[in-house]
Amino acid sequence: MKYASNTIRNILVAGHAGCGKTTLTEALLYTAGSLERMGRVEDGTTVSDFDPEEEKRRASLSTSVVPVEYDGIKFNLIDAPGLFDFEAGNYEGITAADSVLICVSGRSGVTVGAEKAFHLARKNNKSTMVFVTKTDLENADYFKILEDMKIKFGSTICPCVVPTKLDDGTVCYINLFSQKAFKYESGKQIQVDLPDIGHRFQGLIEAMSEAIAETDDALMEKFFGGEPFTTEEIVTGMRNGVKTGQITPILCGSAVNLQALDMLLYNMRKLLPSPSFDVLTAETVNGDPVEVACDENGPTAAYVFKTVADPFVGKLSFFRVLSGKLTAGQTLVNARTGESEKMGKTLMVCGKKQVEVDEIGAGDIGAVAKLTTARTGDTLCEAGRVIRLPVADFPKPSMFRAITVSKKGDEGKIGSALARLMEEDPTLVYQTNKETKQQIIGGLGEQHLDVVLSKLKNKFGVEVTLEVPRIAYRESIRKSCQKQGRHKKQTGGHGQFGDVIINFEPCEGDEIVFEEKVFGGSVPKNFFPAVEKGVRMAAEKGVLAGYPMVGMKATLLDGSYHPVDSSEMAFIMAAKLAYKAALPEAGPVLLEPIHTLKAHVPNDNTGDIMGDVTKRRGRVLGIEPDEDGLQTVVAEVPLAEMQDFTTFVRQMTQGRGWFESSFQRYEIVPSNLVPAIVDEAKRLGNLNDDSED
Ligand SMILES: Nc1nc2c(ncn2[C@@H]2O[C@H](COP(=O)(O)OP(=O)(O)O)[C@@H](O)[C@H]2O)c(=O)[nH]1
Ligand SMILES: [Mg+2]
Repeated sequence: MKYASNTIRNILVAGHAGCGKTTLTEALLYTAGSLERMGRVEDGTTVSDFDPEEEKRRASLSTSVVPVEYDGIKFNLIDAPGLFDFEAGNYEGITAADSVLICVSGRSGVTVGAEKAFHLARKNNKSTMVFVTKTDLENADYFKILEDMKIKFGSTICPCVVPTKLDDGTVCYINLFSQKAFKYESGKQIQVDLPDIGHRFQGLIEAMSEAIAETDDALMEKFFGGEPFTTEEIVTGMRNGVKTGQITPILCGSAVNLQALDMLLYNMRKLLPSPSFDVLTAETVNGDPVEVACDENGPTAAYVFKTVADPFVGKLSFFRVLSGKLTAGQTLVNARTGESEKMGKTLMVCGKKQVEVDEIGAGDIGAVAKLTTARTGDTLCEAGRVIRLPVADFPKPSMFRAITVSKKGDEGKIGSALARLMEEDPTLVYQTNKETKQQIIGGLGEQHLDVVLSKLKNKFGVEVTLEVPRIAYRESIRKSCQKQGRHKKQTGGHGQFGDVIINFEPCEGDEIVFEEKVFGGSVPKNFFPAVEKGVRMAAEKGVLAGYPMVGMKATLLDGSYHPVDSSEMAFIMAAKLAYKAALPEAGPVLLEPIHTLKAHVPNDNTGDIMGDVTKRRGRVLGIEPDEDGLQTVVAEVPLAEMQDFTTFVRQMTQGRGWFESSFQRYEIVPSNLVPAIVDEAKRLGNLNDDSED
């Protein structure tokens, strides 16, 4: 079945972990009559949390698309994970949604996840609505949450449905639009007399009217004239305010007890924007801005907001159709690559269930199976109009671990398995560190990497272990030293002879510089390249801990040769001997990578972060103002001290903060730390000479 774009609402359900998003999604499906039984997160039986990892952990780890059809409207709910390690879900979801339903637990209140969801919505110009859930709980406190939201979300918040209790203790809900009250029995609405909540009631009506007045000059005049708004004015004013982000309606209810969900659905329909009037700004292939209207009859353009790569089911690309329609068998151009790709079956997805459909219309969300080139962030278009939307700005990995397979023979499997996982997860990276030769995976935190491990094992049959990555140390010298290297061997007939005097000294930069100042042909010219080669080979390993040498200049000064026994090989050996003799006396030092750190944290945490940076041998360079009410602490910290910084920042800021770090330069390791690094290098066999005969 095809849906006209004005009957669609694309809604990201976001908020703190455990606030009740998945249960709410399930309850809305049930209320809409699409489920015979309501699943429970605790039992791993919900429509959204169908992945075995989610069932096991009793929490959402990736977004699920759950269309709820109710009263002629298709609500495409995108149930996002609340755990910060799985934030990728919010970023993919926001690109497909027109609005964000922020779920707030009536008990825990406006926690970090809700704040982040609100900021994400504002940053992406999406409408917001809040659902305060779990109102069935004894200690749920709607009014405290309302006050808290005013502080955190500003004056945009506007109460619409308010819980209170009847004399017998039953929770009932006052609809401020109609000024009627309802209680619920097994999900069924029963009207009750409007309970007397005293002066609060007038205050709430006032707050609502004021918010509406703000959206329109004529309404503002009416408001100041003391005239009450008509229901029509209220609804229109609200809808406009929600569309522009001036109003965030606050509703409430209980997902578990199926209370006030009909009011939520009604208001989601009435107040949240449909994609029909969307005009997105995209880019042509030349980078020029172009407006794309959500036109059912326009040329097809569809955005891939999510990819699932299951080893058994295959790849599934989730689309939001921007204009035109997506049909099976259609050939579309990928704006990123310019390649054409034929669409397979078009599917409507509900949790893990997939239903084949003829087409996915403008504004709607659906999926296509087994595409080869399309990946998350791509726009696929009809050849006549190729445009693209920007890729969502996913958080960058901040925690890195070295990964090794547990079973010999599995080495080949890991690359392809991780490639699949990276297709679905833009916050996961996998690379080889050329210097330490370790395979490294990076993600958003411990839990994230733990789930990756679990998926590798259960989905791809590869068992791996993680460890803190080795640091790519380097070595250099601080003094100048001149030594002779003499290689002489008599084996049977033909001998080997090479003899050099080389001066080694520190120099600027990371290079190994070679020069010759040989006087009078003591070393023939044709052996210079061999001497240089010998120096470079030797410099691959420093003498302290076997790490590569940098910033060293070697000058060939003198030497001698033998007309028969001298050879390239002999001079290579001689150069190596000179290096070995000279380096220990040239003031060798160990260098470590220093990273620039930018920690984006709330004002209250800047002191803790600065203290911690100092403890980690870092230097604070300054504090800069940042967006979203954060401050940026800029510092330089040795990489070796940063391996658990992700966990620290997360804990210190309760998940509000984040950081980025990038390589800056190498610096000398303090001498007290050198012995441990040398011991470790010995254990790893770094110092073994593997280049000699
Ligand atoms: N009492 C009560 N508990 C709820 C309600 N909604 C969710 N929960 C419980 O809160 C916990 C977390 O719910 P879940 O839907 O997984 O939250 P999510 O992490 O936001 O998806 C579960 O134990 C739910 O049973 C509600 O309306 N009332
Ligand atoms: Mg969930």
